Amino acid sequence: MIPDDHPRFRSLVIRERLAECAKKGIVAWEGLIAHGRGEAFDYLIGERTTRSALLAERTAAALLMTARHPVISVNGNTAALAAHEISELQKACGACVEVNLFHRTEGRVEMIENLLRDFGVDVFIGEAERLLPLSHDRAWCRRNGMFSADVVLVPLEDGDRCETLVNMGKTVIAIDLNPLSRTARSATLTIVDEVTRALPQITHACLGLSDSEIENLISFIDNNYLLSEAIREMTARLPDALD
Ligand code: PTJ
Repeated sequence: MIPDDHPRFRSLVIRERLAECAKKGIVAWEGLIAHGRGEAFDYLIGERTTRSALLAERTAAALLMTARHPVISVNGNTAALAAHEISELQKACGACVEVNLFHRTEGRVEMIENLLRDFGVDVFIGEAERLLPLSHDRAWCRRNGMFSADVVLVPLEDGDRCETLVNMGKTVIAIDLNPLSRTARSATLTIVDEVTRALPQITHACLGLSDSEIENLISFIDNNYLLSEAIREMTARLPDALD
């Protein structure tokens, strides 16, 4: 029982949710470690959406809205934390939602797809094949899904698939609290924000951006600028951290 007046209530509820989902097999045990790393970076940005993250979220919306075939890739952590937010984003931008796992078993794929469906997501299914040039199981995807996508949103990723998708000519949007990660550095656009804050901001922007705003956002994409701003925003807070 987590008391609702606990100062870290939200964070503890999220941990509890992830632990429950890990026991069921939806979240990989390694996903708990990944979450801890994310939490540490979230502390550094002050557990809020920074200015640079908001710019990245609006730009992500612009990319999704103008994509020919946008795909949202979902892993165990993202499904456990943000199935509702994925469903809302899918409604706003019409993207395919496809499950793609690092610690892949058919059982986990099925559980995650069912969880997403419970939250109203229209899950892209069909026969998965080893289509991406990767030696691990993230290579498995669907020919008419991620393989044919022009824009792929990858929340909480490990770097080499992101790099591979970029090398295949795709526009990759990463959500990663660590601005130093390989994923963050190799994506076309990185959102340095917590996934449950980032997805609603993207959805909100999808519903509100004008055509000229979309055009402007896309013409000024500069991932190095976004990452250096994220690092600057983190370090700028540190001198005042104990005040
Ligand atoms: O479900 P699977 O089998 O596909 O496995 C998923 C994990 C997350 C275990 C796998 O992709 C993995 O090992 O990821 P990494 O390499 O640990 O990378 C995860 C990244 O996401 C790290 O850079 C974290 O800082 C970041 N991260 C963790 N939690 C969040 C986050 N970013 C945004 N929001 C979070 N809640």
